[in-house]
Amino acid sequence: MQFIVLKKNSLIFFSFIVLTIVASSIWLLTKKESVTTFHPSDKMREISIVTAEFKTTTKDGKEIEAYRWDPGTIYVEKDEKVLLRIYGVNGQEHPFIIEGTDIKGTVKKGEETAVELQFKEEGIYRLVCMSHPDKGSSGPMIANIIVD
Ligand SMILES: [Cu+2]
Repeated sequence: MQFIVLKKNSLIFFSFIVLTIVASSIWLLTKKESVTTFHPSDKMREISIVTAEFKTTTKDGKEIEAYRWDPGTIYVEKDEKVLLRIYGVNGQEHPFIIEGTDIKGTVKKGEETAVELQFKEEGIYRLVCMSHPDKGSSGPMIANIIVD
């Protein structure tokens, strides 16, 4: 009959190895679980723009200005839900519409106006400030929303 003789030190060593393996396994399993429980956020994508102003004085001392949405072009996917945040920096008030939709609102200085966007059809939708729609009214304050 054969016996496996283990010294006390060997027993402690092997116990340590087994314990390390068990601990590592638990850690790895827990870690794997935490990876699989990751879900992509279904939070809406947010796009932030501001109201801006260009201002200068001509040679003959005349002050000229133009209000703008900045950035002036934004891109969204068809059917994508987007939260458009517009912060009023320059100009007291900008009442706006988005052509081809019933979206409208007003951006006031120092305040943020947020609108939800979701376009069912591709195209270029214009965000138009009704106070500054063209050069003659210190515009054109028009941004293009590209949907594709
Ligand atoms: Cu405006």
